Amino acid sequence: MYQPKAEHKFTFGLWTVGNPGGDPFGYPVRRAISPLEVVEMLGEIGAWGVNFHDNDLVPIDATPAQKAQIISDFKKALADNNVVVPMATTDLFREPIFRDGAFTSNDPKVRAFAIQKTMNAMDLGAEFGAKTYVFWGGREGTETDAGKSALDAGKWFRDALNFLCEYNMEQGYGYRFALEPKPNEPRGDIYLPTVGSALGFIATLDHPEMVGVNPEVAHEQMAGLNFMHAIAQAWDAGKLFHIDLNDQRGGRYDQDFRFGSESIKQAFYIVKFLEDVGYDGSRHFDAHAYRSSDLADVKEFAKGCIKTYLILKEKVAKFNADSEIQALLAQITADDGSMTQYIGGKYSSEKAKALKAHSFNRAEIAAKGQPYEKLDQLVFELLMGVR
Ligand code: GCO
Ligand code: MN
Ligand code: MN
Repeated sequence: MYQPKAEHKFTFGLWTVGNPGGDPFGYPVRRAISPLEVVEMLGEIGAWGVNFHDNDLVPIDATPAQKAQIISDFKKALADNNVVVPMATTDLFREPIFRDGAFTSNDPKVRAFAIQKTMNAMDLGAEFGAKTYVFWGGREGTETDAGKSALDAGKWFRDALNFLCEYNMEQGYGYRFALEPKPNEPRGDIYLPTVGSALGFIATLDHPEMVGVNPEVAHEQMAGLNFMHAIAQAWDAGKLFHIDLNDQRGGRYDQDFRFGSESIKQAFYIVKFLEDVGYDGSRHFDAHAYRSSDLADVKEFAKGCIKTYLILKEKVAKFNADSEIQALLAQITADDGSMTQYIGGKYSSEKAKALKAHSFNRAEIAAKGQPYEKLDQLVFELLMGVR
């Protein structure tokens, strides 16, 4: 019943199911599983794709011969398990050289190295046919603002993206770049902390049409924001190029929990939004299993992400077909057409004049409430399976 299909475009990163469960206070608890094993597992559970950072697949110090071998083995595993690579990205955060950022480091050598590393990683992703290229600026930020100009940082970030857009065009890769905002962690504060700030930044680039966003549920929730509202704004701007689904309790560290494990209603509205508008990009689960999980439980975690999405998708269809819910919505959004002469559509001086002359019965209009309590309860009952 909740069988994943290719058309659902469920993806995981090598770093997600492959996460060995280390945290800032504890060593890894699971053995590192190889990229080939990850692909096998993803094939088994019916995922469509796998994404990677350059060094998830090819160690940073691999020789050209080792790299070639890894690429050919990985290609074989993908074909054997019917798994594709829709997205690639660069690890610009793990190596000590990025301790003060990558594209926004105060050191021009670091900034140049970050761009070089990204070009190489774009070459690698293109080998596998990836069409989305994610930029998560995990180290692009500060702990103290005493030593770095936020204006310079923004300029360097822009210069790097402009350079890489040109490289993308020159190579004919056809990537769409997706900026992934996050408010903090691992930096005290990260630049471009929210979807809204990333959207504003994109408009300042040389090739804004090539660049969109990769919003992550947990990241907006860490900032105390409503994720569904964020993706709606990105969608409206034509910028929802990718999405990282997971979960998080507000006000906590970056938890990257299984999708739907915490905020069930929010997860429902996320799925509802994506399905209702017909989003057809990857549904990427950027999450990892609890540290207490063993490898068998990691597999359950991955299956859980997919199943939860499909359950919620079914609930969306129920919501849309529920006559009581739909009647309430019709009541809530009722429009007798009397205002169309004034608002909606283009401005005209006649409209402005007529609207200024119209007299509103404020008390009568204000007396009308909205049955949101009733509707919200119906949604709850639907989600609980008693409707
Ligand atoms: C995080 C981020 C990362 C990125 C990944 C791909 O909080 O750790 O979400 O997982 O998504 O680096 O860009
Ligand atoms: Mn995250
Ligand atoms: Mn992410």
